[in-house]
Amino acid sequence: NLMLSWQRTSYHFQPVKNWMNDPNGPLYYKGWYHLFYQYNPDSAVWGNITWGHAVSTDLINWLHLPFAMVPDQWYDVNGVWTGSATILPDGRIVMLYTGDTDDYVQVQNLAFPANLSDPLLVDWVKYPNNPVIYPPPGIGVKDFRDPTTAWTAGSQNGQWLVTIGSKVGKTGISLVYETTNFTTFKLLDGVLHAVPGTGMWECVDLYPVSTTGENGLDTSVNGLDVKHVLKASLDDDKHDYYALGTYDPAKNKWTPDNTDLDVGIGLRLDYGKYYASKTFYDQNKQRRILWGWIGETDLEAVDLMKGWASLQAIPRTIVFDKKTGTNVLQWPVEEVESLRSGDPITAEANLEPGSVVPIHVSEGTQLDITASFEVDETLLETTSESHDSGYDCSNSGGAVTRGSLGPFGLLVVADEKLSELTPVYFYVAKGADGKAKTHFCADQTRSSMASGVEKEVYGSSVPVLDGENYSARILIDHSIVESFAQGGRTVITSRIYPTKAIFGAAKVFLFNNATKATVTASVKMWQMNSADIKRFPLDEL
Ligand code: DQQ
Repeated sequence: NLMLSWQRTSYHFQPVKNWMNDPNGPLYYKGWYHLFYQYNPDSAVWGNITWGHAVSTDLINWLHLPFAMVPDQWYDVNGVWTGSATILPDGRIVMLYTGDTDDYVQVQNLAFPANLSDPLLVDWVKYPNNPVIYPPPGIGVKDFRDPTTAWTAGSQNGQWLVTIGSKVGKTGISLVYETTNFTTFKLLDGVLHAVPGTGMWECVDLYPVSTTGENGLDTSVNGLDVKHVLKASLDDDKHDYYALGTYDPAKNKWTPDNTDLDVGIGLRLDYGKYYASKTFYDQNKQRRILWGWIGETDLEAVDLMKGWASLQAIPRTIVFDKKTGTNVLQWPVEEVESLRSGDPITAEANLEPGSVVPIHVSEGTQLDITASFEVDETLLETTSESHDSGYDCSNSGGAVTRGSLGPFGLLVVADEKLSELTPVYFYVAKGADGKAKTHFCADQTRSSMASGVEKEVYGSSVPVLDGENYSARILIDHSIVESFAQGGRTVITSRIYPTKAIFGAAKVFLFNNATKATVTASVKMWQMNSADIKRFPLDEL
C-alpha cells in the first residue's frame, strides 16, 4: 500500500519495525551519541517493553544495536521502563530505570555497561541486588517511576540527588532521593515541587539553563545566572509541561518564577503531539539536547497494518530565551542541516488579502523551510478589530477563520487542488487593550481525507518583540511536520496522514487569509536528503 509506505520517515529516528515510545538514557560517550528507547519487539502497539539502543556520531545518522535490556528479571519482567543515565566524574556510567515487577510494583533499578572500553556500550549488566528503590510509604505502587539523571548539590561530599515523579491524590509531585553509591538511597523530606490537580507526573526532568551564556549547562551546575527548568509529562492529558524557576538543594525545593497558581505547572513544551521528553548535557558540544517521543494520531488498526508506530523528534537544543525571560527556546540540532540538499529554493512574495501562492518544489515530502513575514505596522495600530481577543488556535476554526491581520503562513504537504493541506500559520489578534497578540497554529483539519485520524488545530500564543518579523522554521519528513515560531519560543509537532498529497503530489504554498493586511513573505527552503539509518548486522532486530 503506497499511501501507508509513504508515511514512514526518512530522517527521523525510528526502529526498523514495531512500537516505540519514550527516549531513555541519552548520553554522549567516546565519540558516540547513544539513544535508548522504549520498544515492543513483538508488535506495533505498546507492550513487552524492552530497551532498544542506537548510536550516532551526529544525532542524525544512526546505527541500530542489539537491545540494551530485556524484561527478564522479577523486578522488570512486566517492562524495562523509562530511565536516565548519569556519567560519574571517574568515567563510570550508571543507568537508573523503572522496572515493572512480577507483581506490577514500580521499582527503581540500576544497570551499567559491561565494558566501558567499548564506545558502543553494547552490553549492559543489571545490578544483582536490584531493586535499589521501592515505593515509599504513602505512595501508590503504580505511581512511582522514571528517575532523572543524577546531579550533585554542591558542598555535600560525594552526594548525588535524583528525582522521581509520583502523585498523592490528584496532586502531581516529584520526590528526591540522595545517594553516594547508587545502590542505597535515602528519601529526602518534602517534595521538589507539587501541583494540585495535575495527576501523575511521568518522566520528570530538572536541569539548569544559563541566563547569560550561550552554552548548555551540565546537570549539576547551579548558582548565579542559572535558572532551573522543571518538566513533567502529565499522564492524565499526555502533554509535556515546563516552567522556569529556582532550585535550592538545601531546602530540597524548586520554586517557579511565576507563582501564579493559575498557570498550573507552566507552559507546554510542544503544542502538538509530543510526550515523555528528556534532556541530556552534550559535553561534546557544550549544549543541552532535548529528545521527545512523537506518537501516532491515526487508528491503532492502521499502525498494526503498517507494522510500526511512533517516531523520535529531531533532537532539539534547549536554552533560556534571554530576550523574553519567560520561556525556553527549542531548535533542531545544527547537524540536521547537513541533510540539506543543493541550493536553497527561495521565494519572495507580496501576499494580498485572500491569496495563495505556490512555491515551486518537485516533491514536498522532505523539506527544511525557513520563512519570515512582515505585516504593515500601521495597520496593526489602526485596525479597530478587537473581537478576536479571545482567539486561540484550538477553538477558533483553523486557517479558514479570517481576521484583519491573519491568518498567514504556509500550506505544507498540500496537493495542487488543495484537497489535502496542513496550514502552519500566524494569527495576529488585537486585544481589547489595543495590543497585538500573536498566535502560532498548525491546522490538521484538512491534512487527510482518511477517516479515523485526529483532526485538531494545535497551537498557542507566541511572544513577538518590537522590531521582530514573524518567523517560522518547518521540518517536513513524510508524516511528520515540526514547526518552530520565533526561533523556537513556540513549537508544534504534527503527524499527518495524507492520501493524495504524497510523493510528487505534495507541494508547498504561501497563503494570506487576512481580510485587511498585506503580508510580505520571504522563504528559503531545502530539499532534505534521507538520513543513513543502518541495521545492526543481526537481523532479529
Ligand atoms: N512510558 C514508560 C513509563 C513512563 C511512560 C513505560 C511515559 O516509564 O511513565 O513505557 O510515556
